[in-house]
Amino acid sequence: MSTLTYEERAKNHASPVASKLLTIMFEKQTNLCASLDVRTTEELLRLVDILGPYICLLKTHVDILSDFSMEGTVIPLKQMALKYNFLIFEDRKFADIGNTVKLQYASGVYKIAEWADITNAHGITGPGIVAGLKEAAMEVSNEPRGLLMLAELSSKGSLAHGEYTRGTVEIAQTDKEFVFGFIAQRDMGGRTEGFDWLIMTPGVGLDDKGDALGQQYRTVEDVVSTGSDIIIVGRGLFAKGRDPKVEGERYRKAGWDAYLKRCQST
Ligand code: 5BU
Repeated sequence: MSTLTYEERAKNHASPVASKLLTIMFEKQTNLCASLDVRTTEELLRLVDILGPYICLLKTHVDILSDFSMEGTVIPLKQMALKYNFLIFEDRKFADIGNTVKLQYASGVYKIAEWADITNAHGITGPGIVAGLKEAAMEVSNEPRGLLMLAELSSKGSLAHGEYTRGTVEIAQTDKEFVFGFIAQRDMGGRTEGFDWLIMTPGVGLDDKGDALGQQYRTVEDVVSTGSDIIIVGRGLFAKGRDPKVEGERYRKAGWDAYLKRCQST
């Protein structure tokens, strides 16, 4: 795992999106990604306005919104991203052949490639998925775009481990500029071969062990000490009875303290 600072990594990263994200992280002193799975744009924007100061990244699932539109949802989200200085990650989990994901990423209702700095994909269909998504990114956007591969999942009984995870890492190696990291529970190596992958980890919670549908939570300290660079937190921040402002600062501080501890461990 990397024991370099986010600032050092920002300077040398092969991916422009990763550099931008790492710069935000050290400037704002946060490795917290808020995952806001809510049903309306109003609720999403309300939470982003509260959590904006504490996050480096906002993770969305825009297909959960009942009232999604480019005008009503994307434009205000982009304004908030500028105001609070964070990037946007649409957790789309693409999983089809290259030609199909290219269309899904660029077109349809959501036009993800137009506005999301980051998206992600499963390796199940092979390296064509990276090539297809890259083509869409280059055709649709003048802004840099980045892709994360899904190497491991947080849910109970996930099939993504062992050979599957190793195969996904090999797919990630096919495009050093576009693929800049993984959704995973631990470091994925690669540093000796010249890769500086960012590891983003969901399934993080300080108060619960999991939910009734297979989610499993690990603590902030646990995931950062095993190689996570960015902690992805959802219901821990905004579930009923929780104050997102208080939890935003709590998770930001926990993530940052765990990162500082890791940097000092060299
Ligand atoms: P939670 O409320 O912190 O449990 O939300 C976790 C989010 O991360 C949610 O949006 C999931 O879709 C996402 N997630 C996950 O929980 N586990 C995984 O392995 C992957 C994504 Br990949």
